[in-house]
Amino acid sequence: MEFIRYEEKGRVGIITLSREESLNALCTPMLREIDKLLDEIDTDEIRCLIITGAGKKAFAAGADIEEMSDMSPVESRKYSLYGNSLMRKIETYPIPVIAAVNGYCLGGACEMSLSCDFRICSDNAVFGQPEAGLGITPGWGGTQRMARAVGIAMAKQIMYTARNFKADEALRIGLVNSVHPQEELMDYALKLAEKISSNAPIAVRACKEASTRGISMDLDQACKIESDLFSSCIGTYDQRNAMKAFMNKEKYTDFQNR
Ligand code: CO8
Repeated sequence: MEFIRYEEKGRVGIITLSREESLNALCTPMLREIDKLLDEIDTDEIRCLIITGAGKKAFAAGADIEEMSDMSPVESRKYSLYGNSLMRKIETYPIPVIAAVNGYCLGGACEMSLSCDFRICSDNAVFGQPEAGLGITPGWGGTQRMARAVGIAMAKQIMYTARNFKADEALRIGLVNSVHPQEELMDYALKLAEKISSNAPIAVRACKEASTRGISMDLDQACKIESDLFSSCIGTYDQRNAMKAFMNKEKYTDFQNR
């Protein structure tokens, strides 16, 4: 892989966007590497993923502007559709994906972070959807997911003004769950991922699926999906043993993913 790195720490996989000389700008070959890697990760073994950026300056400074600068409308539509399919793949990935945002997180990078289950960031993080200042709209789901994350009025303000904003504001509007000193960000991300990995994998996946699918449905339909997924957990080895342990005043910690 030329544009990303991947490592596994126990049951946690870490994808690092790695193109530091361009502030990890998301070029097509990088997107394709992520896409292929997601197909290859063994999600029965790995229980949580973290996406972060190489270096101290950027998660990623957006889609590669040079690549987009003289695209035709037809090419750009293809590019947007491909990016959108990858963002959706991250969003619906069977295991949770955390964005550990370690600096600039602009445009397409902000959209990638929005396709993750949630975001945590370093105190030097800078977010924004600068597209309107470049003559385009967000093209990888930002017009839709930003509103779901921070509400439509704030999302519109962010897009129309194309203004960058810092970690404290991202926390205040609910775009990130927490802010950390940069040197502590990855330790915290790993702790969080390990905590998630220590719970019943089938249940965690079901929580993800119910939340991710349910958010774009009406509540009645969404609650039916919850009931289906809830009942799919019942009878699993992990459910039976975790509840048996509780009844015996013990704690079951060795979840088997079955
Ligand atoms: N694309 C390509 N190269 C980039 C990008 C980028 N998005 N961002 C930075 N770089 C490059 C710079 O050109 C520079 O390269 P070089 O050293 O060869 O000149 C290098 O990275 C370092 O950047 P700077 O010198 O600019 O670093 P600064 O610290 O001065 O500034 C900033 C950092 C503020 C982050 C600045 O680089 C910047 O504003 N970057 C662009 C941010 C941006 O506008 N991003 C949004 C892009 S649009 C987008 O993402 C749309 C997504 C949807 C696509 C849908 C397709 C249809």
